[in-house]
Amino acid sequence: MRTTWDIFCNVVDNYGDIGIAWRLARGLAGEHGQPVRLWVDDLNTFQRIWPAVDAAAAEQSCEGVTVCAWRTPFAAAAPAQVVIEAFGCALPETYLAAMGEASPPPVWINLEYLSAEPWVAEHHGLPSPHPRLPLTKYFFFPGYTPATGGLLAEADLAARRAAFAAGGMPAFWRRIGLDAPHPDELRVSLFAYENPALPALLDAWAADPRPVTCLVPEGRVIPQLAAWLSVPTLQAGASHRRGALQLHILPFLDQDAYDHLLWACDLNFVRGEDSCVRAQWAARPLVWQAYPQADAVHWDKTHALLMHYTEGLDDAAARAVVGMWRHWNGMPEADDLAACWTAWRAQQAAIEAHAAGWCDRLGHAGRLTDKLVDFVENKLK
Ligand code: TRH
Repeated sequence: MRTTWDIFCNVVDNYGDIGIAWRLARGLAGEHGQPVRLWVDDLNTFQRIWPAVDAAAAEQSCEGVTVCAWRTPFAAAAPAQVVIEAFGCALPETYLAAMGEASPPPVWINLEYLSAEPWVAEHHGLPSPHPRLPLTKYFFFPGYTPATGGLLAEADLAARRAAFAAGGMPAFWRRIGLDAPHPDELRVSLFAYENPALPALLDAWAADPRPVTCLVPEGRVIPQLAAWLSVPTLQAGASHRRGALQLHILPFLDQDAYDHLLWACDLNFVRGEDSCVRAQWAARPLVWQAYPQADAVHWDKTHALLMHYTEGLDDAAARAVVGMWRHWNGMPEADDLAACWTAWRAQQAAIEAHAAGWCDRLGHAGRLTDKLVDFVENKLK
């Protein structure tokens, strides 16, 4: 069924809001053939993850999606049949009023943040009538089980990843200016918020008995790395050795190239929401840093995903994963980070095998775009 869609994205901070909204828009347009308008209030941030975007254009076509600058005051626009508010961003008042006058009213959906917490399934799909207007907003929760809205993933993701593993890696390493890894080497990508645990992790890597190469796309963690290295600044292209650790700073990559980095590395440190999911789809070990929230709410999220993720791992490997994730999220942990890293290294083979199996299991939750299209079709009946 061809339905028109408007997706609204308010970039609060970082890249997750637009990263997810863009992935959703691309999926609906490219895989489901839906006409999609994506309204974004910060095209400069969008351009960093998708350089083809013209940050000055009021309207442009990108990958089959009509990308519109969301400006204030909001230009008059007839509402689409489906309106998606990403992460509770308030819709423009004039647009909302026009939705209230449309007949039939649009299907209005609030796309929520992803969490592995059990309450998500109970809240997924719940309606909330508007207090004044003849409109109902539905809460659509992504999640890790079939009773939730599922996870964002392209239908050909596994095939592209397999093709990359079969022949794409050498070109990728050349593209980012590196040789292929030595057989003994551990390649790690690091995408993180400022983190008090970082110096201890770098110390552990520098003391590792085998070579560790850490690849860091430019971002918030750079000042901490520079301080640890005792250098004034770090820019893309910089490379420094300390003991067993070789650190390379990469330019910020486009969203597809970042996937390639995740697919190519042996271990990925990821953060927030979208990079965490992509690292899981990479079928490689990961360490997740949850987006820090007041009152340590993010610890509940970290704990919930850890419980889910470590199912099926033997005790020693599960303890190694839990130890690293807890340290990385500032949660109380009995062993110091160096001991946790040694334990992780000892369990690496089991953790790698688990990551591949986990990636297969993730598919059981369903693909978010498919579930969203089904949900909307039911509401439009
Ligand atoms: O950037 P984030 O920290 O975004 C966060 C989270 O989504 C968080 O849950 C949310 O509440 C907050 O924003 C407002 O992390 P996330 O979600 O992983 O998004 C990063 C995006 O950037 C993702 O789409 C991958 C992309 N990316 C690139 O395109 N190139 C890169 O080089 C890197 C490192 C990331």
